[in-house]
Amino acid sequence: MENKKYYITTPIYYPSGNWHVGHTYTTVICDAFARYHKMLGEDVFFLTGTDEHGQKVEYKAKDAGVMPKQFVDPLVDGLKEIWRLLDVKYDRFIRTTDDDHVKGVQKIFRTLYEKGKIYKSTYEGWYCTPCEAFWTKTQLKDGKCPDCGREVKLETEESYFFRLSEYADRILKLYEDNPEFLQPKSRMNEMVNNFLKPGLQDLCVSRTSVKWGVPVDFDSGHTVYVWIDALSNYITALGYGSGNDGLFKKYWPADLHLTGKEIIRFHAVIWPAILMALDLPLPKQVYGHGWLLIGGDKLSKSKTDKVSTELTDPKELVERYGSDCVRYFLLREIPFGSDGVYTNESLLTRINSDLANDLGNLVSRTTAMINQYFGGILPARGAEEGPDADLVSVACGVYGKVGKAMAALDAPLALEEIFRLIDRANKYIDETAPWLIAKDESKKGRLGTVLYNLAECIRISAVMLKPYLTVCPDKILGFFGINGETVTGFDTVKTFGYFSGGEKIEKASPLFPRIDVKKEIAEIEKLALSRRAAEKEQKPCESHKNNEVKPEITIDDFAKIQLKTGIVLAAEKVENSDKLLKMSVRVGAETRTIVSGIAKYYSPEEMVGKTVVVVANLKPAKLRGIVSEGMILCGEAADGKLTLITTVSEISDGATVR
Ligand code: ME8
Repeated sequence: MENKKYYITTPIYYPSGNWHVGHTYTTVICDAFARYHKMLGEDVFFLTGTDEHGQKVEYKAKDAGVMPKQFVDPLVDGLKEIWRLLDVKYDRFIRTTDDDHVKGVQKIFRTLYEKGKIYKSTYEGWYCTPCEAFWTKTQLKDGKCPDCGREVKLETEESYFFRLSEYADRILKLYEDNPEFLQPKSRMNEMVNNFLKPGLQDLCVSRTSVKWGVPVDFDSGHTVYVWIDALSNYITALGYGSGNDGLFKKYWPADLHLTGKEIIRFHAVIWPAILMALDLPLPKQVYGHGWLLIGGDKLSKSKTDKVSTELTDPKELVERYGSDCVRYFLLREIPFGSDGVYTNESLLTRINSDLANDLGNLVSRTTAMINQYFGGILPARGAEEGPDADLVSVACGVYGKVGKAMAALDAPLALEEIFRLIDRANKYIDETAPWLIAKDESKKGRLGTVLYNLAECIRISAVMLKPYLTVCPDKILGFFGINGETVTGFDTVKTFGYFSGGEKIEKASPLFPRIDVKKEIAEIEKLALSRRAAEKEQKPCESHKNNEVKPEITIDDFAKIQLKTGIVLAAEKVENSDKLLKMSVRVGAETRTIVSGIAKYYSPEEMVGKTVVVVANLKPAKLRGIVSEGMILCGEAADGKLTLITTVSEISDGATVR
């Protein structure tokens, strides 16, 4: 009999390079699902990749003075490295710059055109470059991009349009007939009420102003607009549109597109419409998961680096705690479908409580007792008594419960079920108190049974954990004489009694060392602050760079900034820094310490006596261990040279600048 197939996808990632732990969420979850289904014996295909085209990359590459492909290559490598570190095992990593993808997209575009699903017209819309999205005026929020809140530009150009407006009813019917199609339920309500019921508008699917993308092969000058390019990856990755579509025939339709909630509109409305237009089967399910938040906002590296001291770099997290800890946190901490706050404290607490305490202790106590009381040879199992029956029933129930949770796409619940067994086994140790039984030689048989039962619970837990954690389950199985690599399925967890007794059991080495949370957090904070200081030192007046045009602000916005004149009373170079000066600046009644990155342009002697403009209500920040209580304003020339802003006639310090 042919195996059941399972095709699962992540969205393809923008090659931003600013990868943070939030980015790893979708893919680690997909990896766990892929591993789980493989262990069920299914024929799994797990796809991930990168979404490399579009104006943003074109601009950035231009800024960097390289071709777009050259610009994205190292970023893509960086992402692959993160997946390697996190033990993410995909079957294909598709890049939208791959030849077969480009050809596939061209074929899709042409087919849609020939079928009359795409037509040429003129587009006028509000375009958000960072989000690569056009918005209608009514969709804008306070005149800005409703997704990211940034400035949008009115753009007009000749474009091809996809007849999306024709599909609202069919998609509503799809949802009605398949209530499981879009999950969680709340996302479906959002799509129905915000997009489908008000009626869909035709979708702009080509640009003439963007060059970095898939060229429309029958109309030179047009580039396929990003979403047709990006979404098609789910089928081009399987060879659709190429001469070699064996994988497509085998795996399509996808069983699950897992995506973040912000791109559900594209996956649950636009993508099904494109597939309907192509007369192709629809994916079976789309799931829009929630976000990892920092301080109430979607985690983003640039924000984090500026406002928080949380460590969010996936590479560093894996380096510090190991891939299993990061994977465990991502899979366990946040109720699936909801947003969840990310803090280092919550990560460390999870590691300590679940992995080091519950799992680690169970394994170390059990293997230590088998070694202490039975010389490292697993005793045979005797008659059942006391709490045994309950323990065995929990152990035998895990497979089914995890199955139920996974069928509902609830990985946190699946882990909770496995840890219920781990908790039950720990409780069993307390209930049976093997160290007391050991005192009575006549109860050696009972002691053996207790330890046998514990060994079985650990074995079952370790096998069940394999889809989620990739290092420790095999390590645990290794202590019990089982080569984890040979355990490729769940066959051995459905019944209790796999061990025959007599197996050699190794005394476990610690699986997860307990972390001193307070100390660790203090260290992380120190690291973040010193990095921020070093960065500031490198780019002293970052905000003045590039003649960047900032969004308009109101007089009330400006009034939030308190500018005052100050007089520099003393100045000295900051030790070990060729950029920073530490100054005492009198601002009216108070004297402040201010650290400024102007040492290259002004000597301490030059600064003393100068009248400067101080941002007086700036939150103090530590630079090289010195708390700087404000900032001094400078002008930055195109070559980066700084010139102090001062006054043309004398004014007392502490005067308001406005
Ligand atoms: O959207 N919490 O790519 P992307 C949870 N190229 N998940 C997060 C997250 C956070 N803080 N930040 C990012 C794109 N993600 C498009 C997709 S698919 C045809 C095109 C998740 O790099 C995000 O939700 O912005 C998404 O699932 C993935 O990272 C890639 O996001």
